[in-house]
Amino acid sequence: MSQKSIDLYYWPTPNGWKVSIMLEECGLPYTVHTVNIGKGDQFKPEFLAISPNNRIPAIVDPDGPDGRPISVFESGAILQYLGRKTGKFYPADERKRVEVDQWLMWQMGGFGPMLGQTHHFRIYAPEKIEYAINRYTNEANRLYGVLNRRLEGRDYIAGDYSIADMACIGWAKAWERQGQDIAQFPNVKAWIERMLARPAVKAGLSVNKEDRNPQAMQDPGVRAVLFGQTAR
Ligand SMILES: N[C@@H](CCC(=O)N[C@@H](CS)C(=O)NCC(=O)O)C(=O)O
Repeated sequence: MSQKSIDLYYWPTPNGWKVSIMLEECGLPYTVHTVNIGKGDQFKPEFLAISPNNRIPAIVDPDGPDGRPISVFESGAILQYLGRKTGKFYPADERKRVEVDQWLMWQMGGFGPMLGQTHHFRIYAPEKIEYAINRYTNEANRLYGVLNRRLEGRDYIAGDYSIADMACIGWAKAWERQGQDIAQFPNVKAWIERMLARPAVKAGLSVNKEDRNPQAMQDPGVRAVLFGQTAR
């Protein structure tokens, strides 16, 4: 039976790219549903029904494990799901899988959130708070150091090319915005170049790229949606 198109709820950001890259790498058919997070689409009830944390990305796979549709939110869970579903880029061997899982969780719990805060305080915050800028720029620097050591003598982060690499690339390619000097991390630099040379990575990073607008973050309406969130 041929695979039905997977619905991808998406905006072109580092977390969204993880999934567009994986779908491209696996050659799975998918339909992009644009969730404009600057306009507040992430709060629409139909999106919250599949992504209760009001964050992209999310997917709905009409061919779920039991033949019924399944929805998945959280980029790491989506990558693992697609890896299990296809048997690609997520090894079944337990020892190898643990290797991938550790680095995927390292990205989900550290490399992504800390670099996100680095972007926030360096670029988006209305005041330049030295303490916050230093704290997150230093933490980003520490994390790049960890990744650089990990990539010593390795082409990819967790054994063969895997979902761990896909999770990291969208964040790492923005090192300049995080106040880093990539020359300090030659193994990361080489890995970024290796990653960006892959056709599926290029294709994944290009999905809806016309929607990326760095100026949008200066728009008071966009800032109110993204930076003024409290419990609802
Ligand atoms: N841990 C989540 C984080 C997702 C996330 O932060 N998504 C951002 C875009 S990169 C978002 O949807 N922001 C919308 C908002 O802040 O309301 C994941 O990895 O899926």
